[in-house]
Amino acid sequence: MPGTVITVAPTGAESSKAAVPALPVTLDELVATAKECEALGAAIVHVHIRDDDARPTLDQGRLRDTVAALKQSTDLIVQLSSGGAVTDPEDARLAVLEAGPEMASCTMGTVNFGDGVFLNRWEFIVDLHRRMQERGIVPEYEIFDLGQLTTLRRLLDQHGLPVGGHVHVDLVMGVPGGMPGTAAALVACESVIRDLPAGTTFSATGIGRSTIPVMLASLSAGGHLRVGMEDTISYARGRPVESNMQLVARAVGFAQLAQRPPLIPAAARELLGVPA
Ligand code: KMH
Ligand code: ZN
Repeated sequence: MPGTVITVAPTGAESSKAAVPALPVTLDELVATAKECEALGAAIVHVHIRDDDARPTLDQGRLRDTVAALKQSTDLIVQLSSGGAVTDPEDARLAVLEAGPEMASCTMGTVNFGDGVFLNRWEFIVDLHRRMQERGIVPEYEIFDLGQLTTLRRLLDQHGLPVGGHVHVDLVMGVPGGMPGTAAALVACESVIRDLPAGTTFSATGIGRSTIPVMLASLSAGGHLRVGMEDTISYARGRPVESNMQLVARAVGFAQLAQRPPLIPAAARELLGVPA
């Protein structure tokens, strides 16, 4: 079994800086977080950015500056979110790809997302996938529910493999409206992932209190890990997360216990078919 690819998702689009002061929202905070998480064992940074008022934005200039700053300061694989916030329109989400990341997320279907709806029409999914193929960007297919894996299979059958030829999936579990963050749900997904192209890899993240069960289930099923304040703002009951580093350090400890130590970014690039 290979080592573990650890992705940190430090910011997200859902928590406010006012409610979660430890959330990295400025470029300086993001870069400092990324550097520290890389030193601890992260290989990928999944990026959402904020504006001067710490609100989620898909501003093109800021996205480009963010990609450049992360590339300059770290060796992490920079994965931009094409999901944005549930309020972001399709054209702005497609335009994220113009910022030139190595990877971008690509969600495989519509899901209720708390009180909102995270809309991902079939035609939009195809558009994202094809634009990534054309631009040499490696997708991470985000899966919020079991049937979205079947949508991924349909996408690959009809529109071909991503650049690099490798398929990588991220199971986002425990979103209110999506699949539960349980070992049973992860095993069910894993049984469908086996029908995807040979060598398909997956990571998993559990929202909120499902973070630990999902992490342990993923490691035992041969999966990789995503952690970060996008997904979890409580470290334990009644104990807010102090920093993204705290979550990455815990994931590294679990991966080492599983005898699947963290992969450095270069090894993650090789595994995921991301051009060096
Ligand atoms: N913020 C969610 C609505 C992604 O980054 O691609 C979507 C999301 C998925 O976070
Ligand atoms: Zn995200």
